[in-house]
Amino acid sequence: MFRFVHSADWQLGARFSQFESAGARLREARVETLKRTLSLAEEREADAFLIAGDLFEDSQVGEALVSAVVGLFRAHPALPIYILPGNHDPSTGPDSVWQRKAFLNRPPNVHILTEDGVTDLGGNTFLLASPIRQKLSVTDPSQKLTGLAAGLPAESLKIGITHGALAIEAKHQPNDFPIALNAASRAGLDYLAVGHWHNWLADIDGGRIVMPGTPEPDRFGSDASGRVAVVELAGHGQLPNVEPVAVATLAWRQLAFDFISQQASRATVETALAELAPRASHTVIRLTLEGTASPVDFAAVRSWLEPTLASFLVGQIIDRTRIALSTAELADLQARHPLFTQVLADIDRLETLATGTMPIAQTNTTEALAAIASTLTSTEAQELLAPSRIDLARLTPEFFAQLRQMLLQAIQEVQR
Ligand SMILES: [Mn+2]
Repeated sequence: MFRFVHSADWQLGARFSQFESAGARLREARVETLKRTLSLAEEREADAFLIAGDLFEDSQVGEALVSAVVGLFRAHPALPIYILPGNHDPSTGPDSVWQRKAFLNRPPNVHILTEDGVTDLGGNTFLLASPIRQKLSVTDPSQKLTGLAAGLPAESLKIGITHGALAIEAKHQPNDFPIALNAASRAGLDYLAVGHWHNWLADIDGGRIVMPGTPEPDRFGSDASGRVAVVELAGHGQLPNVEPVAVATLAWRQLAFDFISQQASRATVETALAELAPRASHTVIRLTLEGTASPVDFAAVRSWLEPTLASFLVGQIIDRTRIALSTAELADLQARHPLFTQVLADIDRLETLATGTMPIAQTNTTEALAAIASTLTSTEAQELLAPSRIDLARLTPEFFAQLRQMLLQAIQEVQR
């Protein structure tokens, strides 16, 4: 029996710059998860800990991080750790992360698989590695494993390790290291440890190929990430026993609030937030506002949500609402912003010229109609658009509707 942990795509050092100061906490969480997963491997009495590519986000990660990671490995001297360079951290020579001082002085339990080759794991078990040396390739990196396996005793346990996309129809890019879906059985492997995609994917090649996904989620909607595989191989030719184990430190959750059904939406969001509240400091949350909202309703909902979301590690509000203005509100805006009235009139005029029909009056005051009448001629419009290479005839009513919405949005944001 050979038991091991198969992980990949730790992407340590990922910046998360979209979250500003919280990005540091998200980076720390990935290191915490690695620390906990190494302990898990020891508790499970794993014979090896595999990292199938992309341990690091890139070759420029900070020195402190590299030292901290090697320090974590050093704390488990009895656990052999095998690291395959991936497309994020390829072994490309002196600039690669594997040439940093911390890795050059690594403890004896840490093995970096920079070359194609076979490592004897003891007990008639072999690890066959095909690392990545570039960012993109149309070549299947598992092809080399067939040749490596051919030189080994027929009855030995053979574990392959490589990094790339599974060549699933319409699910991969041809230049993203496409790995054949029969890559394990083709090479006579008992198991093929793959990394690259961030969601868990197993049951490939009769259960012999596993993509564990990133152990720490790094985006919204990747619901099958946050795991490693604990794998047991009973003997050559037998199917592996693969157990997905949840290890993530943080949870990423998405919620939506729809102004079309405000009451129901508020109840749903309140329930969801209450359920998440006990783990708020470990939850990254994105709340999308949808539907059509009057400025008053919008302000009310934001003032309810903002303090609630403040207790979460990240509480992001994405505004996809459209502004609903009454005729009186629109007239008020136009009275206060003559330039806005003129721009709206220009848009209406352009739409009339482009589509041949007068748009349903967005600007239905007498002043606005007068503004339309005094606006661009067809020649002027063409001259105006020519430097930007915009063909007036190709602009659709939907385009103009969006344009008006953006303008309204901009004005409302200034006022909010
Ligand atoms: Mn990758």
